[in-house]
Parts: sequence; structure tokens; C-alpha cells
Amino acid sequence: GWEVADGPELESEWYNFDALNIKPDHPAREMQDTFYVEPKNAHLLLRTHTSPVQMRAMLTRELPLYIVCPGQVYRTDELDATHTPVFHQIEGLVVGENISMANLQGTLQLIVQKMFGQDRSIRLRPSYFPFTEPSVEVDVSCFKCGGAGCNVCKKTGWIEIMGAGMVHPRVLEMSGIDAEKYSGFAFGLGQERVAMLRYGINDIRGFYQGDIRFSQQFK
Ligand code: FA5
Repeated sequence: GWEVADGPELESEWYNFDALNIKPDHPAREMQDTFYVEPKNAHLLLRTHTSPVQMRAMLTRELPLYIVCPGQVYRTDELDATHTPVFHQIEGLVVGENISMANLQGTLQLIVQKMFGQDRSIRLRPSYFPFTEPSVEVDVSCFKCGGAGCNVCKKTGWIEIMGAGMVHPRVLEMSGIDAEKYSGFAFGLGQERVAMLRYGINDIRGFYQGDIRFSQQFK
């Protein structure tokens, strides 16, 4: 029952931040370094994550809502082995009656097993995002050592792969959804980072340099 949802890469500041409970002066805006588009009073930017699609979907679709949104996002990050200024995320959002943290955990467990293999388990760690409460960072048990500790998982047995949480009631209310009756969960993962883990790629720049020897490894 999941649908693929879409949204613009040139996004309004409102969808990218305000609709996600990130106020103009909130320090959380600085968590994501943003490319603003001139003129400044147009309040347009290159979306810094796929999360603005959450509000777009909530405003236009019927409940219950089950969507994923794969897409390109932009940040003023310096180019290095694990960061590019243009990268891709996959957003997930579920809103309906009786949606709980257990549903989030079960969904994430399934995603991780499909992506990294049946033997993988997940670990949820408390975290902070203004648009989810509670918020978690999601770790997958290391697929190289199985959790014993190695160079891939930096000897911890776990690898962080995405952010997630229960949709903040304020976000539901901003879209006109009754937060007493409905609840939801959301998650967002970095596509390149997941591909790097899965295929043992140690430098993200390989995806964008256009060197055919890079692509040919995956034939
Ligand atoms: C977010 O962007 C939140 N929107 C995720 C979210 C969605 C949380 C829904 C809760 C509910 P964060 O800034 O941590 O979170 O980015 C998510 C992922 O994008 C990171 O885990 C990482 O895999 C990837 N990422 C972030 N910056 C870069 C970059 N410069 N290059 C490549 N991947 C990146």
C-alpha cells in the first residue's frame, strides 16, 4: 500500500523548515547548511532534505498515508570522502490511526533486512529532530563482523544509517490533521551512504566523478 511521492528540489523555506517545526531563529536550521536562492525575499532554497515532502503529502493526500520519497537534496557541505553538496535521500512517512513506535521499529527492521540481509538487526538511539518526537538515530548491526567490532563499524558493532521518529503533533496540526486521533512515523536515509556500506565504497566522490571504472565494478 505504499506510494511514491514527489516534491520540488527548488523548495519554499516554509516547507523545508517552518512546516517541520523549525522556527526562523531555531538553532536547528543551522544543522543543515542551506543554499538560498535570490532574491532573498522570495524565501526559496534548494531543499536540504526530502522531509518537505511530508507536509506536501499530508496536505494533498487522504489518510491513512503510506509514502516514500526518493530524491535529490543540497547542502553547502564541503566535498570530502563522506559528504557531497548534492546527494540523495529516501524519506518515509506513515500517518494513520494507532500508529506507534513499534510500527516504526518493525518497518525499519524489514527495510534493513531487505537492504543488508536477513541476519541484520537494528538499534534505536535517542536523538533530536524538531519535526519528530521522540526522535531516534537508527543503527544496523555491522554486516562485516556481525557485531563483534571491526574497521567498518569502528569497533562498535553498529553502523548509523538514518534518522527517524514519531511525527511531532505540531507538524500534524499544521497540516490540519487531528493529532489526538492520528499519529505517524517518519524516517530519512542517505542513499549514497547506504550504497557505500552495502558495496564497500570508501569515497562518496566516486558516484559523481563519472569515471567508468567506478561503475564497471558493479556489473
Ligand atoms: C535529515 O536530513 C532528516 N530530514 C532525516 C529525518 C527524516 C529524521 C524523517 C526524522 C524523520 P540528517 O541531516 O541526519 O537528517 O541527514 C540524513 C542522512 O543524509 C544522513 O544520515 C546521511 O546519511 C545523509 N547525509 C547528510 N549530509 C550528507 C552529505 N553532505 N553527503 C552525503 N550524505 C549526507
